[in-house]
Amino acid sequence: MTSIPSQSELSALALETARRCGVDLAASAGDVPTSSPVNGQGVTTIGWRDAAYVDEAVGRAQEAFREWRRVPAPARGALVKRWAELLAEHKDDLATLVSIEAGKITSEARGEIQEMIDICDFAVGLSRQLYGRTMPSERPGHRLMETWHPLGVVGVISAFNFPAAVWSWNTAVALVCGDPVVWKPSELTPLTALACQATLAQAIAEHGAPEHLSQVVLGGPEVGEALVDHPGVALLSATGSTRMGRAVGPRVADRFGRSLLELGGNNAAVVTGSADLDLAVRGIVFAAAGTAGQRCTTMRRVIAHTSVADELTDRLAAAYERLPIGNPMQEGTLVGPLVNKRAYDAMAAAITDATGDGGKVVAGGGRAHEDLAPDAYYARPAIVRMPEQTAVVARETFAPLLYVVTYDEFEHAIEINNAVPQGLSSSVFTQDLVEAELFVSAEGSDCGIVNVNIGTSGAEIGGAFGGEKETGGGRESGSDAWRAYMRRATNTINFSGNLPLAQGVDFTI
Ligand code: UN1
Repeated sequence: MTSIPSQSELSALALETARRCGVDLAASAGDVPTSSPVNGQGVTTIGWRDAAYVDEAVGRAQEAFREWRRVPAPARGALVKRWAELLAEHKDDLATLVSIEAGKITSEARGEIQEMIDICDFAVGLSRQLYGRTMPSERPGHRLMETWHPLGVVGVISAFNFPAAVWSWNTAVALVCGDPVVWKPSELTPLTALACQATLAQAIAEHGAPEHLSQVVLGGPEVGEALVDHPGVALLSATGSTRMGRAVGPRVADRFGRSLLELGGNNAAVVTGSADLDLAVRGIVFAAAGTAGQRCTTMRRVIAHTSVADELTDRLAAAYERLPIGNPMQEGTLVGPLVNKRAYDAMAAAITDATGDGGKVVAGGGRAHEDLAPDAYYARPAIVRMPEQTAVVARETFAPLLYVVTYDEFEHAIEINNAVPQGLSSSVFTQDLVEAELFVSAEGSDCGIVNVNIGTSGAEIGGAFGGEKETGGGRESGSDAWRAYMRRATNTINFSGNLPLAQGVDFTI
């Protein structure tokens, strides 16, 4: 049986934990209330900043940039290396704050901090690998090459559901690339943001790096908009809804800034006739019900072959009935709360729409623990069997709501997978090599992440993370995502003593 912590208990834990991470609570005091999805009650009050403050912060960051860009990249890496140590030291505390403010179960909250440590490790290695190419010049006595230089101030706007890791993907990479960061975290997770920032501030101070390399600005939409519009922000990296991205993208483009967008997902798994159903069930339950359905990579659709659809749905429904829902910080809990009432209402509305379209709820739906936690919104993860992929299935509902549709021909499964506006993550469960290869091929899934025999969520940091279409096209984290944080200069160097022109042009004077 779950037990929900009281308001005073949770608030005391949050403040004490934040303090231990180095947060100066007096400096961040204010009158904006914050709350926890765990009990739906107040945690503390916090100060918000305005657009004028963003302008100052960007100014300070630009000054830091002028100094930091001159520091050799491997020496910049040393800062990130120290930061990783501090993150490891504060792993439990940071995870506690993630649980309190985002409602993640302890294991996933710790996983989020591990993801921060992992990206730091990656970035440290990257600091010696910011490779440019050298190309053969067509002219004698010439060298043609490219050099990657620091870009400038990076603005980061992040969402409640990954209140720490997404910022760190941007920040660890930005720092080794030579860029300072100004961060607007979600309004819902300010203490986590302050605690994360405190660990980095300590590493910066110890390293002797410019103090304003990393700044956090708490506030509402005004703060986000000021970052979006500020000409001093060279790259704006924003994670959130497609609606948000639709507003941000054109505004940044209008001032010829760069943007990196990580927006909605509507991720599916195709389960073929040959699939190992044990594996599929485990993979689907984690991806669809884990994190209470609140990852951008959460699985929201299963596209099952008609030969396995009934058995798969029954087994999923049985697994769903066994899911321990409750206090995310209690051992054994697998499903924590939804972030707020709005999220719960959206889930309920989607279920209504789905049943209106002929869908049948085969598991979950409805609230849990309403008696124990009347102000919190624990939802029973739901599965809805749909006659086809209707409009509600094609829209992203940020909750543990999984639709099951069926197919006969594999090509049709791929069509269903791709027939949504979003393009973040996808997977196929199959033992058939041809189906697996087809799914990952150019004719297969149109997503940025395409997996075989694992779910859609829980990507490692080593790959580039992001997706196509309404997901926004941005790539963060590993692989060569670092290039978005640097500017490329193409250099032609003439050591010939003559001036031959390219393309054979003759301009003799
Ligand atoms: C997000 O939900 O915004 O692949 C990021 C995953 C995590 C990151 C999710 N590594 O699920």
